Amino acid sequence: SLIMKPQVVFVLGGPGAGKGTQCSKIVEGYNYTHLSAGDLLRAERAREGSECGQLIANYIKEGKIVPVEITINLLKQAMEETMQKDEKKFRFLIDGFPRNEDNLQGWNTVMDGKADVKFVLFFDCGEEVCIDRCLERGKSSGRTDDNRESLEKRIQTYLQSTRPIIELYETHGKVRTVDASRSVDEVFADVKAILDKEG
Ligand code: UP5
Ligand code: MG
Repeated sequence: SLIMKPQVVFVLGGPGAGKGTQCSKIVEGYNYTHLSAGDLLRAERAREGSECGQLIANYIKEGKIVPVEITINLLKQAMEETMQKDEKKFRFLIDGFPRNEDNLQGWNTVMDGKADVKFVLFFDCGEEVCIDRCLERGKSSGRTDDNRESLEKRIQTYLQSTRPIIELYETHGKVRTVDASRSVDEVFADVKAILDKEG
């Protein structure tokens, strides 16, 4: 049977911009599999016998970006598992990755020629909104980084390391920007328009 090359949309935006929320809505109506790099890292952190659990825990709490060797393996494994189970599932939303130069280099090294990056879906949102949403979620999320101290660091990392990656893709005409400061449904209406056109 024909093995399809994975088709990837990178989903980026600040902490709490709504990446996960919008990806969940996308998979309801479109043939995409949602892979959140953060969720994969949190699962690996919790896995018994993991050799990098403590390292991941420290990085997440500090709002720092985990070395790509760890993240890329989790992503690659998740993509392979998905495609092995169902060969029609070759379209992926990769949420929260690549976040810095190291991430991008790791992706290019490991995935070069093995996947097509169609575009970057960028949820654009001011930092006040990001902080408010994460603090609100922090009341019940149990996430170790939904507190003011970690959030300051996550925002700094986002501005210093992730924005330049988005800007790099922008120079290649590969960014689709959505104003993520509006309601979930308003944001999703724009997402739908993008996916209906080129998704
Ligand atoms: N909400 C969502 N949309 C809303 C809207 N339009 N209006 C009002 N409220 C809205 O949403 C956040 C909260 O806001 C929720 O309560 C939601 O209901 C509400 P969510 O959809 O979860 O936003 P999201 O952008 O996914 O926020 P998240 O906190 O997941 O973003 P981060 O990018 O900070 O977190 P992630 O899990 O991707 O990464 C966490 C950490 O893992 C990183 O800081 C880093 O340390 C590490 N990491 C790596 O090292 N490498 C990676 O590749 C990925 C992660
Ligand atoms: Mg998320």
